[in-house]
Amino acid sequence: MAQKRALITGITGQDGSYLAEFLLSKNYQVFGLTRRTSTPNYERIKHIEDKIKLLPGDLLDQQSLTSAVDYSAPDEIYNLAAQSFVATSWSQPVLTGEFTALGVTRMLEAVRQIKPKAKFYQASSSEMFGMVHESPQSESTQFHPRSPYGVAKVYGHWITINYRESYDLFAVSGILFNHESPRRGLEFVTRKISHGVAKIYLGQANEIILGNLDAKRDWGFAGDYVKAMWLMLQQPKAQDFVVATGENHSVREFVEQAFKAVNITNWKKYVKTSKEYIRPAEVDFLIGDATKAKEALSWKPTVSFKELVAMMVKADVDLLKKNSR
Ligand code: NAP
Ligand code: F7E
Repeated sequence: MAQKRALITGITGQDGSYLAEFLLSKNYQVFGLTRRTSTPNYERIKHIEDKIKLLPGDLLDQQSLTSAVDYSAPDEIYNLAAQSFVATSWSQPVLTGEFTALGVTRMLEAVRQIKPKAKFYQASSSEMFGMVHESPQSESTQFHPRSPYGVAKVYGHWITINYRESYDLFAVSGILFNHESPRRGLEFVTRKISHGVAKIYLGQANEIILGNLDAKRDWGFAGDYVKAMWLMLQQPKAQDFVVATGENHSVREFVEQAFKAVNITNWKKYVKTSKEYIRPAEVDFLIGDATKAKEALSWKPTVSFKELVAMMVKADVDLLKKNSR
């Protein structure tokens, strides 16, 4: 059988790096879209850089996306690139819309014009549920986004469905709940906590300053979630799926568990809160119902909440030790 070809936008991000590894393990030829930066930001993919082909492009630039699809001639396209940090979406709402909403249309146009037989995955988000209308949230739950990011993702979700219905593209949307890993960006709460706890444990810091400790999220491991993306594109019919663990925890519980991982029980001594990290509108509570993915894709998460927290704290302790050598 001919080697399959995949194009990943957002390959330098958390999910892009895990997905590239996963597809290489399945013997895919992997192409990744990267935008120009004044210094390279290939930290997450440097261990596989010689096995993948990087192509220049930006979600703002239609021609670069069309060229990337043309050059890579992919069987599968994973559109993971986005302005993905919710807090930034209030300070840069227009840019978030350009990347995270219209960027999807630009990618779909490139597919429609150049490779309409390619299978297309869109990275949709549980942030679309926002102020939840029911719990747990499934594929049929109404959307009520609470940030410019969430609104942009709703657009990306519906334009994907629209291109599927208008042009008969194999285009699917994965509604993924929060997924984390040692490769998570430092600005996201889980990594901010694991990195902060590791610093306190090693005597390099004495506090972590956070925002809303009461928010609850359904947190899974990113390595598990990229497999679900791939499984969606292996189905006979294009359909959308929720991917989640079905369990949620508060930010406070994450903090407590992270300190526990390094045997610190009096965590309150080290944690402060500041209005700086409170959002103009919050998503208080998310919990996903991934029954459809479990049944149709035979997908299930393999890393528990406790294991995820321990994995992230350990990785940060190791990283900080290595950096201080
Ligand atoms: P991430 O670590 O922030 O990675 C985002 C990627 O998008 C990076 O490679 C980034 O490139 C790229 N990018 C941003 N703007 C771009 C542009 N204008 N042109 C080209 N590339 C651009 O995000 P992630 O956590 O891996 O998430 C992957 C996708 O899933 C995103 O669409 C996110 O919104 C969505 N999602 C994530 C979660 C989650 O919990 N992680 C849940 C649901 C949905 P640079 O490295 O150059 O910045
Ligand atoms: O916030 C609260 C914050 O920034 C989680 C993205 O991948 O998942 C992610 O979005 C919660 C929020 O992720 C701090 O208010 C408290 O309630 O880690 P986060 P997110 O907003 O859930 C979804 C599914 C995506 O699609 C997104 O791309 O934690 N929180 N204190 C804090 N959050 C941050 N960042 N920093 C704090 O100090």
